[in-house]
Amino acid sequence: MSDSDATPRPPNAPDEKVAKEALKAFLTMDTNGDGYLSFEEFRSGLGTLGLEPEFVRILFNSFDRDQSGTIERKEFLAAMAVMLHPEDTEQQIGMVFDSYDSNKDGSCSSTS
Ligand SMILES: [Ca+2]
Ligand SMILES: [Ca+2]
Repeated sequence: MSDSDATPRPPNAPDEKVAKEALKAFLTMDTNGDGYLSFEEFRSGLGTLGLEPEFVRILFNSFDRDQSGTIERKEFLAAMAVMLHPEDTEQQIGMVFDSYDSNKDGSCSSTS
């Protein structure tokens, strides 16, 4: 597989504030300071939000774009930028939806 993020997206006005907030969140969640978020770190970082464990897993997978099992800083910042840009709602939904739609049939129904 070639590098998937090859589609250059014209950046919406780069939002430094969002990037800073996201970076701060990343550093807070990276409790062992190795520069990656493990699933455990991600989960406990989001623990205060009271999300469903299943949703946390889905969110983690959608953040972890290269499926490495850890969220690198750039993955986190990219995902946060999408999450925090209301005008990118479509992409945001698509991102989460892709993770739900594991069998790629275009529907969210996971009952087999
Ligand atoms: Ca870490
Ligand atoms: Ca990764």
